[in-house]
Amino acid sequence: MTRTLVLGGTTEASTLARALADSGADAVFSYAGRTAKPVPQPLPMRLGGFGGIVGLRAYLRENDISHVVDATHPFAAQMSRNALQACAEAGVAICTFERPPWQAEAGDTWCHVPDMAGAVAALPQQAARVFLAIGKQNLAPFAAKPQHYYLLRLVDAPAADLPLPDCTVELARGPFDPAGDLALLRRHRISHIVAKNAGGTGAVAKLTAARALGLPIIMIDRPRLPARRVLGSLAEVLAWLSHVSDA
Ligand code: 3Y8
Ligand code: NAP
Repeated sequence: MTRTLVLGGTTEASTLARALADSGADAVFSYAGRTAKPVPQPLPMRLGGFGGIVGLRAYLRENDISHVVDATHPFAAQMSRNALQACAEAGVAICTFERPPWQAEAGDTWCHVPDMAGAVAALPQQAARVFLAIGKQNLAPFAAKPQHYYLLRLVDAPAADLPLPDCTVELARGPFDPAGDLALLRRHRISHIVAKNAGGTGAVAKLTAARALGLPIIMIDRPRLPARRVLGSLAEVLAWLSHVSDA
């Protein structure tokens, strides 16, 4: 009997949830509870962390989960590591549903950096106007360069003061479109963009808009993760779910 846990939070997770619901699959959708009002899903949902590897392993056992699809974000590295370990210990089948990284196109000016510290180092000393399109969980390192004007796009209004003296917050939940992002870059006279290499369609608009304006991109590469089964399309995930017998 197949019972699937979808670790969600991305566009891919939402398309998988829709397909599983339409097929009447026995599945549950999991959010971290990072945002105030996450988009509802057509599957039973659970919100919040599991309590680390131990908590996730217990959840798998107590809920008779036979398959896990990690459809979290490429930068949700902790969740992905925990899921791999918990599934290995519990003998539960797991695959990752992940979009390929974005690639620079002819004429793009990208500076690849390995992490947030690398992104800070790549910013100029001379005061610039930076679209920091990385959300709100990793802002602290950028306080090392307070001379810049920072544009932040967040899902929810920040609860605490931000560590950046000269910054503006735009509240918006993607997916985003190129025309809207072009207007945003112009309105704030942006000179540099910092982005995570999320891949996919939900956040790519800023790259398209930057190309039109010839703006440089500081692109943060994905964190490294252990070897795992990565599937790049909904069809492959559905095939895996129907062919992989209960572990
Ligand atoms: C809580 C669920 C769907 C999923 C939509 C995708 C696309 C729109 C683009 C920019 C970049 C950023 C951020 C972003 C995008 C999609 C996808 C994606 C980037 C929601 C969601 C949750 C989150 C969490 C949130 C993070 C933040 C990151 C904003 C829902 C809307 C910057 C990542 O306030 C916070 O604490 C926000 C935290 C993790 C990164 C960060 O570190 O701050 N996503 N985003 C999920 C949960 O609770 O489990 O609220 O409805 C989902 C989506 N956000 O179904 O259509 O698939 O990537 N999300 C990044 O890519 O750099 C915005 O502005 O251009
Ligand atoms: P993370 O740093 O990898 O995970 C930190 C902890 O949050 C995990 O150990 C787990 O807590 C909990 N968690 C994360 N995702 C969860 C999920 N889907 N269901 C239940 N618990 C979850 O995660 P993150 O980068 O903050 O991402 C959080 C959520 O936002 C994920 O759903 C992700 O898909 C989504 N998202 C993230 C980004 C991004 O840039 N990071 C972008 C778009 C969407 P316990 O240890 O207690 O189990």
